[in-house]
Amino acid sequence: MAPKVLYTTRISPAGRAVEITAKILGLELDIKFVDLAKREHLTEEFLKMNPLHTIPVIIDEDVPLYDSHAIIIYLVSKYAKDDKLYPKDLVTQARINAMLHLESGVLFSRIRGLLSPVVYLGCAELPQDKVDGIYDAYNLVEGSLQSDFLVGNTLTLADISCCTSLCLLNTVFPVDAGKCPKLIAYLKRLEQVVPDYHEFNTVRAEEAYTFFKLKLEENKKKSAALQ
Ligand SMILES: N[C@@H](CCC(=O)N[C@@H](CS)C(=O)NCC(=O)O)C(=O)O
Repeated sequence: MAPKVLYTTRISPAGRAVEITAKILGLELDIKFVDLAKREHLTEEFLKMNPLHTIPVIIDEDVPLYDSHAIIIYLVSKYAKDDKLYPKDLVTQARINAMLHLESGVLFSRIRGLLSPVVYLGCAELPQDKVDGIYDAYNLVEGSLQSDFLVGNTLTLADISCCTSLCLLNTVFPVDAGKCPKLIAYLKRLEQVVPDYHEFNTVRAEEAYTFFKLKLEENKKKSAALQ
């Protein structure tokens, strides 16, 4: 099978979820990095593939597909040898889908709400209410962890999607083990079962954090110079 073209960045949580899924399924990827700072995702060519101008976008049999959650379900439904990552049972699917929405609507959305103003708008401070929102998100995950994984006792797409944002969040705002012991144990468990967890999550989250810290420092200096 020819490699599938994936438009992404190294540090995107959504893009990393697609990379992990492809790795588990044994699908080869031809990765094309998109430079968001150079607005490469706003070109006419890119918008033809994804009018929402987000990465990741994957091309499968000439068809461009976007949104990581839609992509990983598609890849598993089409290419997996069994249904373990996204079982056919409708109740299980509904529970997995709920966690994919948690990733999209809460985990990713809250980290983006904090990091984007620093990276793109020159903000020099992190608003406390937004930081509180991150710890509140940890409580939601802690409450959701009724078993070893987010849905049942084996790895599913819920974990693959959520682990990417959770790893980045935990790098920037470390989870308090006293308050969220299940989440801490869960993150350790993921390191054992997600293939190349270190490369896909730990290393890339550190890269994102380093980039973010530099931007924040730069913004603070600029803001101090203006005063
Ligand atoms: N729900 C989308 C979110 C993807 C997303 O927002 N990606 C960011 C990079 S991490 C992006 O492309 N931002 C550029 C933009 O929104 O214009 C997914 O899961 O694929």
